[in-house]
Amino acid sequence: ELGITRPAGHKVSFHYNSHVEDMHFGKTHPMKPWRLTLAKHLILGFGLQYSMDTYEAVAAGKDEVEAFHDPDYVDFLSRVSPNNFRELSEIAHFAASIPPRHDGDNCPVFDGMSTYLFLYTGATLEATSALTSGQSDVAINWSGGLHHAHKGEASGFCYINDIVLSILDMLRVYPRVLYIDIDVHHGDGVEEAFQRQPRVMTLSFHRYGPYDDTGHKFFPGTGDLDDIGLRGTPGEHFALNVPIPSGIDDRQYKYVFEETCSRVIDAFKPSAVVLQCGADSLGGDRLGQFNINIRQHGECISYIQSRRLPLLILGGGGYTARNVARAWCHETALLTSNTLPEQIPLDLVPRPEAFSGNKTHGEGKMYPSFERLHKNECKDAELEFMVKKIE
Ligand code: ZLS
Ligand code: CA
Ligand code: ZN
Repeated sequence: ELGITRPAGHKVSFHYNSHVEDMHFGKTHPMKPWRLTLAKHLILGFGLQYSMDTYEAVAAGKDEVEAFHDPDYVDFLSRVSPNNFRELSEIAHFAASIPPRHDGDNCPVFDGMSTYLFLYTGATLEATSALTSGQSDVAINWSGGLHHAHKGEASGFCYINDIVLSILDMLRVYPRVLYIDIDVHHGDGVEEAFQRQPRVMTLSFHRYGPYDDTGHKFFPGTGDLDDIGLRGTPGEHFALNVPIPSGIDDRQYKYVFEETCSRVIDAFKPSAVVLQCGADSLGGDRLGQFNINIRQHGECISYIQSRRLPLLILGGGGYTARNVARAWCHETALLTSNTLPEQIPLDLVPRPEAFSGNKTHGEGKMYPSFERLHKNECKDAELEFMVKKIE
């Protein structure tokens, strides 16, 4: 029997609309909304819904999305379909951010796209209001966390930046919001949106550096150590990036994550935290290049939860569906203080074909920036600047 618990003073809510699962980005596209079906079935299978308030989210309104995005772009997203996108593209220049422009294969127009976009956004906004109203201490939306979307442009599988919209809502209530991003990709869209804003600190851990033999950078190619917010604006020093080489393991990740987060939280003193839990940082991910296990991915979430701040939990990337589902179910259990029977293997067994002979997944070669981070040089300097500015 499971000990399904609900400790007092620790209310967790779950915000989701299953219709996001019906969507399909295209046959070969790595983003698979059905990974959310797997996650949902595991979560329900373990009875975790009895430890949370569960809400069926409604779609976000266009006006809500316009709080960050260009109205023309929002209108385009609300109306576009595979049947009409060519006509729409002709009347709206920005529509070019969807095909046929450069990011066309990354951000295709697919059937039901508008529904999908406004539903994941609606779930994030609902989760946000559960926190800001004091209804919940922790609010979860595994279908959210789309961190690459820009004001008027889709990027890297992301069309609406639900994270930015959530933080904008939070700023009405909380003096300072900390955004932490453990997706294997740099949280560039969120960082960019708040690069002038000292009330929002963005902190991303991500793969950074040479990508392959052809010299391509790992997507999106930003987020080096010296990227600290827009210089010469109040936001300078309120962005922090932890660039990481491929192959980082549990021990190394635990070290950089806990060292950095504890000092950022102590220095910045956030009133709330938004945690993007992209599961593409797991070993064996189809797109990722890290080697961390579900156990460590989950420990990152427990570590932040132990700081007892209002906490918004979002999904993000994750391209080996079975691992994504296991991770997010395990993390739902952690957040609701439940212990699952040992049916979820927390140590991934990497598929040999994904690792052997692939140097990029081998032992973490330390790039100079990573060594610098280990010596705590950069981090200390940045945090000192920040503490001075806050005090
Ligand atoms: O953070 O690397 C790129 C951009 C390209 C190279 C790849 N081609 C296909 C497009 C142009 C420079 N894009 C990345 C985007 C990663 C987005 C991560 C999102 C998130 O996890 C948050 C949700 C990328 N990496 C891998 C692919 N794209 C990719 C792999 C395989 C395919 C199939 C479908 C499409 C074209 C063939 C595709 C993209
Ligand atoms: Ca990240
Ligand atoms: Zn990612």
